Amino acid sequence: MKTIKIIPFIAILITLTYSGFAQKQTSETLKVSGECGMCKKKIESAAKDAGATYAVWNKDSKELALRYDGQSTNSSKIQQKIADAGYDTPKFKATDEAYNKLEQCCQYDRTAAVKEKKETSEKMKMNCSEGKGSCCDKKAEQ
Ligand SMILES: [Cu+2]
Repeated sequence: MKTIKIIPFIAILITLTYSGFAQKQTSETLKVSGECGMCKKKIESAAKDAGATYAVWNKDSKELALRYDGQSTNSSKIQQKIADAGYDTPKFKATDEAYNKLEQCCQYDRTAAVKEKKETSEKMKMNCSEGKGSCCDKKAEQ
């Protein structure tokens, strides 16, 4: 029975791999554009999708605190994923397509942003409350 001999070996290998993961956590803070609680959820989940073990974005400072295992992911991968979700990062800009897909209240101030959308989003921002994404729900009611 060869398989029985292989099992302990695999168990040791898994243990070694995981203990290695725990020790190689990289911490990083990035500026990520965004507006409200809904953006927060999307930014944080995009970062986690890209392999971040910890991702907390601050709406006021626009800073995203990250922790990740440098062996399984990296800053570029995480920033790319956030940009794909429609939010600008220092390294990657969201495509216009991704940006335009955001709810209007989530369309953060972009220097080249479409002007006519600006007025509406200004109103939306006033309704925007942290964590609930209620600004985005207001849009649906109209
Ligand atoms: Cu938002």
